[in-house]
Amino acid sequence: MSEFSDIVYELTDGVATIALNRPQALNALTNQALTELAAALNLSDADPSCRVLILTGRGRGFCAGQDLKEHQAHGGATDIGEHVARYYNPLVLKLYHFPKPTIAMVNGVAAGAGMSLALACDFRIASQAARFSQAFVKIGLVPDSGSSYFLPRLVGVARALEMAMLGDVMDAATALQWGLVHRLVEAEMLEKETMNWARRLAEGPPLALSMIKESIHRGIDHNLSESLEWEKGLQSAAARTYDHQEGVQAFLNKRAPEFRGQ
Ligand code: T3D
Repeated sequence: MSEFSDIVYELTDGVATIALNRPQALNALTNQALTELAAALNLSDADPSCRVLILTGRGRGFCAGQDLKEHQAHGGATDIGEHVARYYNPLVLKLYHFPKPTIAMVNGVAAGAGMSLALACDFRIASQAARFSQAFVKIGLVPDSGSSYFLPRLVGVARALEMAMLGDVMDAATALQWGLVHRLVEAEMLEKETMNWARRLAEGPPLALSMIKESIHRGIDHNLSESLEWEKGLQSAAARTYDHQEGVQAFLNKRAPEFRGQ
């Protein structure tokens, strides 16, 4: 869609792709890019024909985090905490709670808040060229945009501390071994493999997928009794959908279900 300059938004066969599009800066995030990213998320959320969202980067980077040159250009006058609260936090919340499956297609380096964005997605499919860095410490900052929340949950406290306090650039194989990424593929297979995942998810029951995300998210922050209660409510809602009836009928008739999101 042409109204964007720093991202590219495409929707094909129910799969929306947001590609960060500042390859010369490894897709570092300017205010313009952050604003467009937020707008594209709203666009795909509101579009019922979009069933899955892919976030990726153009060129050799996924996203190098905050554009440090833009910061300098502003003479360092911005209160960084305020900047994070204004641009990054709403974006991360939107992505994490996005009511459709989200996949970070990690084509290259994901650093600082760029890594946080990848972690906020439901799935991370990485190419052999992917690298991950909690780069914040290298410039005397601390993890933001959700990294302090996502990272220990994904890799455990010890490894999260190592990444956050050393800021080393981790290769894709180690990221797979640590559980940061779901799949690791050859660079030339990245798009195909990611689209295969996306299409499978796009064929799933949209309302149930949304509720599954909600219940798993709640599950890590609530105790068993609360989770059981929450599951009960969601199951009642899921059981009332057309898609549940369709799923059962399809099973009984030995055919593939056709879910409608109703
Ligand atoms: O304001 C706030 O709200 C604060 C928010 C903070 C959130 C954050 O994200 S803080 C962390 C910011 N990010 C970084 O500190 C990462 C900085 N980049 C790097 O450390 C390295 O570039 C990488 C490890 C990511 C990749 O290294 P490499 O060797 O593959 O690439 P490179 O040569 O360093 O970079 C290529 C180009 O991209 C280069 O431009 P040039 O010299 O060819 O014109 C480089 O300057 C540019 N680039 C990379 N990262 C950024 C960037 N330009 C602006 N901002 C960047 N973050």
